[in-house]
Amino acid sequence: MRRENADDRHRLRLGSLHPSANCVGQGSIIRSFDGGNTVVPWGGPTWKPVPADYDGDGKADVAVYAGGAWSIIRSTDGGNTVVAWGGDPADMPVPGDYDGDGKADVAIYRSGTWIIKRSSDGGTTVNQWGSPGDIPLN
Ligand SMILES: [Ca+2]
Ligand SMILES: [Ca+2]
Repeated sequence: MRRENADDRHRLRLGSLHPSANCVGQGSIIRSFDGGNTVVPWGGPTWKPVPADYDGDGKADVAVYAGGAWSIIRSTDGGNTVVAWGGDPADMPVPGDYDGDGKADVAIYRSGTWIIKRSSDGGTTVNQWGSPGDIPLN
């Protein structure tokens, strides 16, 4: 097992996902930082829309988030990018281009902490801004 660094602290490793556009299924995410298993619904009303330009072509991509799983339909080719990021019940998705490379970064807000997966290099940026109970507005 490789040694984890600070960038891995909030990164999740995908276990298995069973996406379906029209029905509710379940996905399983193995958390790399503690080895626990997060089971998330896949599809259906629990998903939050998180549109942004993740592939950097100037067009917003259709995307949804639930329980640490991001499903992004790329506007460039229509393919589905699945990213595991977040997963704590308190996490709120807050995508945006925080590193300025023209592509939206997947990011979550957790009780005053912003945890951003940079699209430029895949690394993690952690910012403290806000207090528990604060709600970021998009
Ligand atoms: Ca796009
Ligand atoms: Ca970016």
